Amino acid sequence: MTTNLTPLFEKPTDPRQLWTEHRIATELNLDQPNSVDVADFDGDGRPDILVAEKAGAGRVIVLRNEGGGQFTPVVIAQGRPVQFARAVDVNGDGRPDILLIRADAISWLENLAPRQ
Ligand SMILES: [Ca+2]
Ligand SMILES: [Ca+2]
Repeated sequence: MTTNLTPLFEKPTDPRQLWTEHRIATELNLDQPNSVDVADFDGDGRPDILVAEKAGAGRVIVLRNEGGGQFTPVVIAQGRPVQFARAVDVNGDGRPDILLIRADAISWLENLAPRQ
């Protein structure tokens, strides 16, 4: 599913003007989204977007950057609300993992994507 989530802003040439908003993914129905972070999770050279939900299904979603302003949302975990999520290479293998803080635990999701 390629979709249009979080607005991105384009810096104007005239710094006195407001930035142009580009929406990416508007149909995910996010429930209290938080912890937006950016990392190249699949190693294709394009920055992907991480977002997590503080309520509802507690989804952890990576929006794979397909290029050309197109993103594909991939739910990589769900079931418990996430207070905070961040992209960080926890095990030092060169691939960004995801660090999560939930009410009952601090944990991390290992990125097992094949290197490109
Ligand atoms: Ca990528
Ligand atoms: Ca890693």
